[in-house]
Amino acid sequence: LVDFDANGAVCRLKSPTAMPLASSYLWNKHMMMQVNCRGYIVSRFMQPEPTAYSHAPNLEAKTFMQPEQPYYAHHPGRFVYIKDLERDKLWSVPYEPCRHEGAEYSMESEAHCITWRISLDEIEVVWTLFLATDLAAEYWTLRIVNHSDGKRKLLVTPYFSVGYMSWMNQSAHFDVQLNSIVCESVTPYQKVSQYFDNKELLDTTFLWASRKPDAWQVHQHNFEGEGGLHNPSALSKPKLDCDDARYETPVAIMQYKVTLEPKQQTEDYRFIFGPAKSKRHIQTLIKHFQAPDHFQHRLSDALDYQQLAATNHLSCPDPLMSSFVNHWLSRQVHYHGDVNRLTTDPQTRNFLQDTMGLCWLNGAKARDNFVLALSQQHSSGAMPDGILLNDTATLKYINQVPHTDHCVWLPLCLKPYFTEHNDFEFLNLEIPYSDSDQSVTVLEHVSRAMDWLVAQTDHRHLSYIAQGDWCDPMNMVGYKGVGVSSWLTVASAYACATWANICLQTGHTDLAEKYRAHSDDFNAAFNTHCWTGDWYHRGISDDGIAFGTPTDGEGRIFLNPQTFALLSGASCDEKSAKMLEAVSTYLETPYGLQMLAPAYTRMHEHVGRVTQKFPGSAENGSVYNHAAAFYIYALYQKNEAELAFKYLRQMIPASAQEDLIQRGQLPLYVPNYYRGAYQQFPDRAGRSSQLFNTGTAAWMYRIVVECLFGLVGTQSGLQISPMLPSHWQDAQMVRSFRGAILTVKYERREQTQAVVLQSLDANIAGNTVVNILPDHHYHIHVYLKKES
Ligand code: CEZ
Repeated sequence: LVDFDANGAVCRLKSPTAMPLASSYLWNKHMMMQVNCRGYIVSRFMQPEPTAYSHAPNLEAKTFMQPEQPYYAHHPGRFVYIKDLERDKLWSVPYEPCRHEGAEYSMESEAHCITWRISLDEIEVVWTLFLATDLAAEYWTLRIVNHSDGKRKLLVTPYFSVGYMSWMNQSAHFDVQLNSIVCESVTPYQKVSQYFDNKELLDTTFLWASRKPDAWQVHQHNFEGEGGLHNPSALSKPKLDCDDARYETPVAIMQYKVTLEPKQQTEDYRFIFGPAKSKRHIQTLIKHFQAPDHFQHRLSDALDYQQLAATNHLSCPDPLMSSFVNHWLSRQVHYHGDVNRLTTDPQTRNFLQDTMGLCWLNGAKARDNFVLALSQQHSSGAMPDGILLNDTATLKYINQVPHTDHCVWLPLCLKPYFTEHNDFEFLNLEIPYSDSDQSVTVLEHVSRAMDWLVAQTDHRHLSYIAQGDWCDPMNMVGYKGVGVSSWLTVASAYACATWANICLQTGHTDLAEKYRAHSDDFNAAFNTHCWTGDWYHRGISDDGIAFGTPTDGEGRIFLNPQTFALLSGASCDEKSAKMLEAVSTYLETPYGLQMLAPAYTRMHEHVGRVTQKFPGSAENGSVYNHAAAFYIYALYQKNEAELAFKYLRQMIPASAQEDLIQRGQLPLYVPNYYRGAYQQFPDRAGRSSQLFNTGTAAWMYRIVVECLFGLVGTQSGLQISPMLPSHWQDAQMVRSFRGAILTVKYERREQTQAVVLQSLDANIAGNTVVNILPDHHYHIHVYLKKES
């Protein structure tokens, strides 16, 4: 059903029906596309807010990216109808809208492009998509191959959805000079001020073709007629009617008559589809499109852009794991770090964690991002709910709801930046606050963030939650200003402890002592008020109701408080053992760890909106991978390598067909969740959200590099303390580090007891490679104990 090429860079899906929601994604700095295997597409470009240019057939709400998006017959898509004129047979590529089941199907996803190869009756159609790096535009190539011994006559009709552009004004026509379909609209508005705001919007959608079509259609209804999208009336005629659309729903369809001799193939038909300002704008774009080798150059740019993610490279006995990390996880980390999930106001915790991922890919950009985030901190120490990425950006959606955890992520995400780049000088950089002219050092900014966390506590020293913490929809625990979060209390302990260590390492001993003491206070309060006897609860509501306790019928146990208790050191060995036991009893599923269980089935007004989400979806008891990643990271800190690896591996759809079908997702990214509620709805459990926006990516990458392969920077070099699963006899990572390359080979040997490092070209001190010089390549052998 799904396989990879030898190197893992090409993922091939061989059925459009076994996993109908399966999709791949492409992006550049201007746009993003989620590309479903059947030809449906979700695409948005930034102007600067995410905007559609290929719309649904009815008014669409503006929203952020949602999980488990439904596809339906008129969902935006890109298709090619093939009519075999002699056989009088109509089918379509990749699969929708005709859904011909007899065709041979393959969808190949690569980092920079997607190619479908579909064959029927010895006619093969190759349909390829990529994005240029410098423009919001889709680049499509179509080639048709006649594998038969006879001459073939085909009517080839590429179809690009444009949809309901506007209730104020929409129209479309074919422009002969531009050899393009031009669909014009006016973004609807009512206030005068919006007229001025909207003036520069790209309200036109165009489809340019490299070859003059024999006919075209831009009038959606006239194309479909009474036959419908799967059997359009227009395709029973010798050629399309070449109408205009005048306030009717536009579409971009071109048609070519193709005659192929035996074993002959067409040249490439090329199309570019995207948004534009005006005809004049399209005209200037086309000059580039027509340049010789334009497609080849843009394709190689797209490939180069993807190379930015190729820093560390592993090999291990698990080929899916290798391919996933090398080609797909690192790409997902790159996507998050480089374009911030295509928002202009990323949630602060997301921005910081996505930036954390950049620490291994692009240290300079990570540093810039930290500067940007800190420049938006209030002088009180509070971090805003979202980071504004440009002058016109505003806080939207969830960022208008006060959350109290944002400060926590500063030390946690800065730490790998320091260890990876040894750039402790950064602590001395002066940056202003958002609400005062005063510039203070990074050291002072982060210290104030910790002070803010300390100040935002009640008489018991538990952290106020306001309308949410890491869990966005936990909005009613503390909306009256009294409720507290157990998780945030212990997460603050971990943040203060992490910060204390950084202060200590850099000689700020007073600060180190101060934050160590704060950490201890948070831990003490957490132990006094949040331990239930079997595990830690999740919070105490405005009305004093503790939840996430053994007596709760639903929402009995939450993962995050247990995780952070391990990280902060709050739990003693006895408590840790009880927690681990409870997590494995209540939260384990074959698809990973549930975030809470049992999932809520009704509204709990002392907890909030999270309890209203469908049981097993999103934060209500799904396998929420972000939370699972925290737990895996914590297990590694506690040397629980076998258990940690088991949960880590569950995050990736397995190669087994059954698992793939149940998850319904290609192993090209880690999704934000798989359905949970395993006890309640076992048949739905495992189903992927298909949403690739998730803080999981950065944490998973960190886990692989720092924990599994155990390669962590220190002030003197690269420390090597691997925690490979016992069944791996050997592995390797080629690690980019401070300008050098280190090839680290791991091997288990009978005679080895503790970890031994050897090298002919590097200096080793204990478990650390020291004196690493840029532009050098070092080779390290790491010998590990063989487990019986
Ligand atoms: O959003 C994520 C947030 O981006 O949910 C996480 C949170 O830590 C991330 O910062 C856990 O709550 O109902 C909601 O508002 C949800 O919170 C979602 O929007 C959720 C999405 O699933 C992610 O795209």
